[in-house]
Amino acid sequence: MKQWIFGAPLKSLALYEEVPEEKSRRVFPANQVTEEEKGLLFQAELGIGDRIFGLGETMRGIDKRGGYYVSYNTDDANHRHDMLSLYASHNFFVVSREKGEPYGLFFDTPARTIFDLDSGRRSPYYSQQDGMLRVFVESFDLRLVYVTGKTPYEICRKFLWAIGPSFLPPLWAFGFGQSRWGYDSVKHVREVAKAYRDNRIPLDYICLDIGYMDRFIDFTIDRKKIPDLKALVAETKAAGIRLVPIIDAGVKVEPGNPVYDEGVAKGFFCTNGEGKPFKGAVWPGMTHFPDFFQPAASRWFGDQYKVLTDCGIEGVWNDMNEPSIFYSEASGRKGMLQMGLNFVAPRLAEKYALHHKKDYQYFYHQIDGKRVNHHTVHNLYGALMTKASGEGLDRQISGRYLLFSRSSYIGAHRYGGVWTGDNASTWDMLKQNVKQMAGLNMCGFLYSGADTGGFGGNCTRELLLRWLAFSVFTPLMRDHTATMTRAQECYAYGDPEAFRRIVSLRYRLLPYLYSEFMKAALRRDMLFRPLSFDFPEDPMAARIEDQLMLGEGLMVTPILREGTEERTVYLPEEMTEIRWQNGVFLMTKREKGMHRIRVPQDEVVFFLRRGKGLIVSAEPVSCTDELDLSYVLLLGEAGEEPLCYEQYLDDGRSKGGDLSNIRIVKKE
Ligand code: MIG
Repeated sequence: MKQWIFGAPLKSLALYEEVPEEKSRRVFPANQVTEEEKGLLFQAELGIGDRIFGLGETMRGIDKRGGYYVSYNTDDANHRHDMLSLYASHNFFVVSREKGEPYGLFFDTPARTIFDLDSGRRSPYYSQQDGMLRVFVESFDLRLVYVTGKTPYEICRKFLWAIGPSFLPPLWAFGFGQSRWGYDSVKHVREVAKAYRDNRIPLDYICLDIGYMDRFIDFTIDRKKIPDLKALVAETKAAGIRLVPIIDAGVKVEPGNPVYDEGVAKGFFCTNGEGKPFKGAVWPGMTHFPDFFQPAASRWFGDQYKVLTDCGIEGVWNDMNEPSIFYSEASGRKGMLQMGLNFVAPRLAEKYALHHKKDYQYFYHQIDGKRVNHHTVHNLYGALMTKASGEGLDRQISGRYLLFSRSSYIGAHRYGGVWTGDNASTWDMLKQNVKQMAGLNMCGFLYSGADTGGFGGNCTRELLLRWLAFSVFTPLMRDHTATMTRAQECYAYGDPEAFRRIVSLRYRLLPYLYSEFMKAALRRDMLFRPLSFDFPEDPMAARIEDQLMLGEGLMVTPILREGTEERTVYLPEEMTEIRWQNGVFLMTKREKGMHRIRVPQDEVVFFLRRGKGLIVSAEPVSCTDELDLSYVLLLGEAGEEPLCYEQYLDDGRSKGGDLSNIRIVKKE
């Protein structure tokens, strides 16, 4: 692994270990980087059978080849298959070559970056030619990290080592969470908590969305809706349920609000062309954006979470931190009007964008005493908010805390997790969720997941059950939906029995899932992997995009189509089929090759490698507080050696982690 430095790149938060610098420009791939008029262009030829993995949460396949992606953090809820930018910039990918050694590249730059992976699209930056991999960085400053290894998986592991260990959430953050844009009061919280407990569907946390704040003002609470947050936190916690409030990036412009007053007085907000705090409209109306690039401002913003943690809050989600701006005085766009346009005429909305990207050129940061235009460092903003809040929570809470963010950049994975933003209640989005998990894990974001059931639109019973059956395996398992959609809680679809069974599976698997997460985080490894990472010699495994390896020995095979109980599963070797049915695990030996499996909506089927153990909790629980991780059952079939499992076992809440917490669980 080595790095080339072009120009004078800003130190991003991505690299955690020292990576040696290569000075010679003649060594591959530095000689493939040319200076163009507007920035740096990297070009390499692709062989016909070469594949590309990575790029984090981006859309399309696990194999990214054929796609065109733009790293420019964007709030756009229209997650089409071919969309260019999502909320994050995860600029790392691996080229797996049919002939020749694979290699990985990380473009460490906060500037807009275009990844043209043999897309055939026209580009203003270079002339067209097929079969090329091109990355265009809109800047002359770049840190380019180059990773070699025998396999794509090995390259990813080396990269994960370089960017440092994942954030470690508490055990309860691996429980199931219920959320909705609209939950904002004592009434909602009590209703949801009671319904889950009455229906005997396990639940660990409820998210509060923007309405709990006083007129959407960060670090305030609407006392009409929640008169006493501390009491509410204590009340729900007694039932094993935590509250997870949202915080948005922008602080409302309102003299008299202490956060606003102090931020202005200390110069902690981003400034406009005249050096005054920049104004952009978000939910509270006009807001100022904290300048997370200033260490003092970052610390100050992190300190504000104390308002919540003083009430016993142990987890937060950060939103709108691309940052999302509805309109600004500078660009002169009017917000809500465009908001409507987005729904009725997406093409027009793109032109007169609701989130007018020009806004990003109208404000400035203070970086090491220099005034820097936001546009040039845009992709780091959300990540720095995660860092600010993570460090704040870390100072305020004695144990581990939950934190996940919408916007991110590699490096933010050490401070918090991510969710994949405003997806929709469609089968396509469920499939996308599966693929995104692979990319996210390659970029360090182990604690991640999608809005289960979908954010936009109305989720059917069947889709929610199938989505839950996949989310059972993702570290963040949260049912979330937008305002004005149909009720999407597990008890909102009539007979709750099927939901109870699926969510209960999550809790039965938690000893394994938690242990695998902790081991992957501490060993700086991936949790989810494409099949080809574990079976690099198998050409069939390379083509599978709807199954994933998870942890040491599990293979996830979700049902991703409507109106069917069947799917084809590919087994790269002989495996044990595990069927979760009527509250028990049924095991059947299956041969290598293609299989047709049938999975009713209240069942889940997954596979286990032979010789690998699976630990499950011995008793059903209603929340993680009731879970006894030390009392587990070992499932699986012995290979040549007797069956055993390396369990990571700790109290699930103390800070840090240590591989010496591993014990061996053996088959009696
Ligand atoms: O512009 O807080 O992605 O999860 O429910 C919408 C309201 C703002 C976007 C988030 C979504 C959240 C919603 N937010």
